[in-house]
Amino acid sequence: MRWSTEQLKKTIEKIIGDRLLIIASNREPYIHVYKEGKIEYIRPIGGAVTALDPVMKVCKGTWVAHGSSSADREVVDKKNEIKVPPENPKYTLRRIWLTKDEENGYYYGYSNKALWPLCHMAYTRPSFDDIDWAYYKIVNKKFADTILDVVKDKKAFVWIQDYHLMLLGKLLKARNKNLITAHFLHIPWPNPEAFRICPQKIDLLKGLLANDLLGFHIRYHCGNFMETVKSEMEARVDAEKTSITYGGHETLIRAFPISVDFKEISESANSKEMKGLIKKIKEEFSINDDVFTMIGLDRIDYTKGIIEKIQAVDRFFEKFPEYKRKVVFIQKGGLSRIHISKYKELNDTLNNLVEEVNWKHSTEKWYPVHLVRRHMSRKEIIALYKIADACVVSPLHDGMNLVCKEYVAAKNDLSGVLILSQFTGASRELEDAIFVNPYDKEGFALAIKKAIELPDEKKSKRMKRLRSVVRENNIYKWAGKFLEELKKI
Ligand code: GDG
Repeated sequence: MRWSTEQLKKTIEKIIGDRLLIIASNREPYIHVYKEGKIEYIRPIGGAVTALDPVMKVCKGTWVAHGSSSADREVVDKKNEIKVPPENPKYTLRRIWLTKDEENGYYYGYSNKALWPLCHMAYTRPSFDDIDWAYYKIVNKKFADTILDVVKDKKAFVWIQDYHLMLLGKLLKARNKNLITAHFLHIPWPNPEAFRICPQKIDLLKGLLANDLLGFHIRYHCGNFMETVKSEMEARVDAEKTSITYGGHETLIRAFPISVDFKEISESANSKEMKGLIKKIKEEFSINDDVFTMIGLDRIDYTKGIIEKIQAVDRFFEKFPEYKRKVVFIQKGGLSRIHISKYKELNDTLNNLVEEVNWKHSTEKWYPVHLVRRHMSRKEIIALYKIADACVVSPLHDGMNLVCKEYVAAKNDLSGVLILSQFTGASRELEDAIFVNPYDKEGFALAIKKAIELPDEKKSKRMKRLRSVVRENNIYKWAGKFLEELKKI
């Protein structure tokens, strides 16, 4: 059976029935900003939102999230709610307001200075601060209060997203036993050795084990989580059922590899306006048909291996100078978490590195790396995928990674090669990529050469297989399988 919007609708009707569906996440699916005195809305960058918005459009229900943008307060009603998508409303967005201190401690602090590096193990030291932890607890409670207010006495199912809200399941269950709660973690779960340094580890584990269902992208992360619980707590870990019983309550632990809306991306890549967009982007970067174009698209984050990618491009041109003027690399990078010093430093390092590499290899009219800072719309991103002869996705560690799946979905002419880090969750499915270890500069440079020189026929065979994997394991399957699992609860 191929999962589609229709299939998901049927599953939702069968499983959710008359229950209210609530999604809780830090990030909102739509943000409102002031632009030249007028209010506009945009869809923020980020994997979880890209994946869940199509699901919510089908599920209806309420999405509870932190209202973080300049004009967010202007457009909500008395209950802090707004119907979204604004041009064609399908579900409710309920906004939670945080003070500067709360945002600083809970989001920039505990979530992104402690949990993010702790779980990604990308050699950036986590920092655990008591004040950040206090705000993390306060904000998790704020989410619980809001959700309970939305639920009132209705039957509801709460689907919690990610590492910002690890305490939420427990807080909700303590006050409403009838709720069914499930939590999906979009980031990797580390091995017990890495996790044991966390001073708040027991509270976090208890928070997660209050849920009825706990989802990770891949089985490897489920295994790491079960091993972590085994070594930290007195709980019954059942390897056969892949469940954990703690304090008399059973939590199912399951893998659900997240994906993209294959059909939507593929259709958009075929749409009439693509031709014009492709022409415009090619002009912007002076790409003619003789140039082999590689692209990268990442939030600027140290886990995404952007520095390592540029260093590999540098090594490639050192080793194979005959490719100068024939190959360009376009890296689109959205600024992210810029209030954290590590991210500021990374941004500066990236600017310096690109300048240095371009200076070293450039010729009169050509330079190898284009770092794109301007905003690109979703359609432009798809046009970029269409142009790209290769897409280079090289995180040091990534829960899944959606960029590689989007690239594959956009390549309906079967052109293009995917270069993929072996440390992404996606590498478990996308076996026809050319794999790289981003820490191995020499190997990475050789992989770039291999991708360029791969005969067209082989490229299209690989792309065909990649496309059939993403078409089959699409976003609707991810959501459908997750919801189906609830039947067992
Ligand atoms: C987390 C996990 C997991 C990126 N830069 C720009 C831009 N994007 C869009 C891409 C894609 C999304 O953002 C990024 O998705 P990822 O999966 O790569 O990354 P994270 O944000 O780290 O997400 C990750 C994901 O959750 C889902 O579970 O896969 O492992 O870390 O859709 O297209 N879009 C635009 N400009 C950019 O500069 N317009």
